[in-house]
Amino acid sequence: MENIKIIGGNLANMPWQDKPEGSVGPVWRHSENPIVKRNPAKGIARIFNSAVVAYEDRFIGVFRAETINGRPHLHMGESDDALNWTIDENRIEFIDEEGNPFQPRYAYDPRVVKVEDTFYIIWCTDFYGAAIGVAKTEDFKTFVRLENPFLPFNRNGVLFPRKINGNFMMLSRPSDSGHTPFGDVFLSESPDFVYWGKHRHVMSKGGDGWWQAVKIGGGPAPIETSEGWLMFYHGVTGTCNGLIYSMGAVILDLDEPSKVKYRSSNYILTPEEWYEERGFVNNVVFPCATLHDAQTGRIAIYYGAADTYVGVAYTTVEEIVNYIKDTNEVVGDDQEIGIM
Ligand code: BMA
Repeated sequence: MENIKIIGGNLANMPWQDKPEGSVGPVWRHSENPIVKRNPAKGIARIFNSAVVAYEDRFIGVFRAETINGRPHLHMGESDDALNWTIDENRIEFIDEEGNPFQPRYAYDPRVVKVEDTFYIIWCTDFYGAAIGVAKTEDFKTFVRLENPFLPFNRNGVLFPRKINGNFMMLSRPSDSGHTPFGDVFLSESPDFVYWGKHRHVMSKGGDGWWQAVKIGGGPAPIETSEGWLMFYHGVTGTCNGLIYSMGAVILDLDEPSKVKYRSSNYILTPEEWYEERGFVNNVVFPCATLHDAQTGRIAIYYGAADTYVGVAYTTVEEIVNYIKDTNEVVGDDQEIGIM
């Protein structure tokens, strides 16, 4: 078997469980899931679709918290082991670049990505409709909200963890105003995090299988590997009882990430456990973050379950990359640069 490696830092204290005997598929669940349960802090009914990062010698979470009036906001949490969390009952207070309060009216599905010495938070915000909101912090004490990078309607903003060819790179999923079609992933780049352009098509929904037929959306920040950028994402199918969200995996070209190198034709995780099948919205698995260790190749994937809980699943870079290559299916013109 080839020696496939994560390119990046080590994280020996990340959560980990070995693959259980008899486990099918390239990804296995943490045995104590869900790690965040209902009513996890005063005034918060549910936490799901959330971001986790290593910071100093512990872990920080930026959580999508559905407050008890039903509106989502971002709340910070801290943990020594990235499994047991203390969640702040007060939402994150954002300021603008002049230091004035600049609160989003709502905020959901955050990703947190470190580029150089800055942590960027990307979420779905209200900008006359659902759009991408961004903020930055260096210390998780002061959060500076920046101008919205893209026009509405758009969701699932995912930043790459380093500049590529000198520019920041962000995936997003433009859409219409509802939870309906127009569900492909695009890439935009920026020299300064203010002006975004050189938009490219990355991946289409669809393919031979049905699990990602309705729409797809980027997940955690892509992981740099010796084979390309490894990205987990969500794919959605429609049924007579509504939408079902599963997790997929793709490898993008390192220098031109609008080009797909390999993409698994199968989902790698789909709602099967009670906490994924049953909740505020049934049958949702929605990945937003990973922790990973270059030394061992271990990856922990954090995902929202049934719009109610946070789950963790594990894989290794060798196992998942080989699985993607073995089940590769080119969809549409994914392997093109995507400029039309
Ligand atoms: C999407 C987003 C996600 C949510 C999913 C399933 O459109 O709103 O936050 O998990 O629907 O409800």
